[in-house]
Amino acid sequence: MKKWMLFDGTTLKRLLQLHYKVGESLSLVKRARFLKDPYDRRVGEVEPLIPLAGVPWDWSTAGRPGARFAPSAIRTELYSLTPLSEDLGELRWGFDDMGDIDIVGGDIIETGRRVVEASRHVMEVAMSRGVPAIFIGGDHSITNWTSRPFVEQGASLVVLDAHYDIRKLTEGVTSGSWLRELVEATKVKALVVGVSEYVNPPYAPSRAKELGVDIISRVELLKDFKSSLERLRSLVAGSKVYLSIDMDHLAQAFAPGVNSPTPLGMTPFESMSVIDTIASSAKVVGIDVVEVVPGADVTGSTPRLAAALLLRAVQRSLVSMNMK
Ligand SMILES: [Mn+2]
Repeated sequence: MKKWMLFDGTTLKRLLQLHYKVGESLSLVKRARFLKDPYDRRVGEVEPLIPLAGVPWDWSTAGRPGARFAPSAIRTELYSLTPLSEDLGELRWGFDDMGDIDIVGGDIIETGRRVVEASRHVMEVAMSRGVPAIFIGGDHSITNWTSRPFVEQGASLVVLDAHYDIRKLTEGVTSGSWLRELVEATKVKALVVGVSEYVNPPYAPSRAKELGVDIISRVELLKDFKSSLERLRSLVAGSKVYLSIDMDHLAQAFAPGVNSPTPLGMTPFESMSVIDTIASSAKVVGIDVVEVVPGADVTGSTPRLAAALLLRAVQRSLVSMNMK
């Protein structure tokens, strides 16, 4: 993690002069923690290597806006987690935080251009280091931009989502149409895991079939989890994958802070198994996590769960890539 400077040099000097009497007691801490454990270590302190960029765009939100605040909320949680997991060992490489992509409020054309350009840069850095590239949205429309450079390089797309996101609108923009636009434009091979019919338009299943988008539905996972994971494995095995994690694939009880909540969505444990299956059988080259609306979640559980699943995906991918 980059060293965050809270104040510039002059301000800091003035502050220190103001507080000269407290002198050494004045310390600039990274976060408000009173834990005095010098041997503790957090993800934010691990050697930075995996490039990460925020995409604070939520102008395509038809429901509850506020995903523009997710990059900072998810970062806070991500960097405060412990880099150790009982089955995957210690995270060796941390995040090289490149900051947020400079979006233009309300301007979807210019923002799209900038995000695609920035994503290409992040991808090239990641490729040169042999690690996946990470993006934190933003609403789900950002995936139409962040995934483009990866799709051009032959990556297929795996999406965790309660929604098909293949709408066709008569007017305006929505985060519910990006997958149709992407598939029509690039012919990318796409798979959506965790879809629930009752939160989608009735024409969605037939349109998904027309577009050639594969689906592993929420009900399919529920009925036979083991064979669903086997089908997932066979669909992604050996391929290069861009993984998009829409947090509304989880049940509203676990992820209340999303634009469009899903009452009967997946559990975090099902999600973790799905992520493990993808990251252990495919080569994950890019990962995004989208649709988190921190303001719609008074408990803060959604950004924290988003961070934990992202860390799991990264850690499992590094193990498969022998970058552990
Ligand atoms: Mn969704």
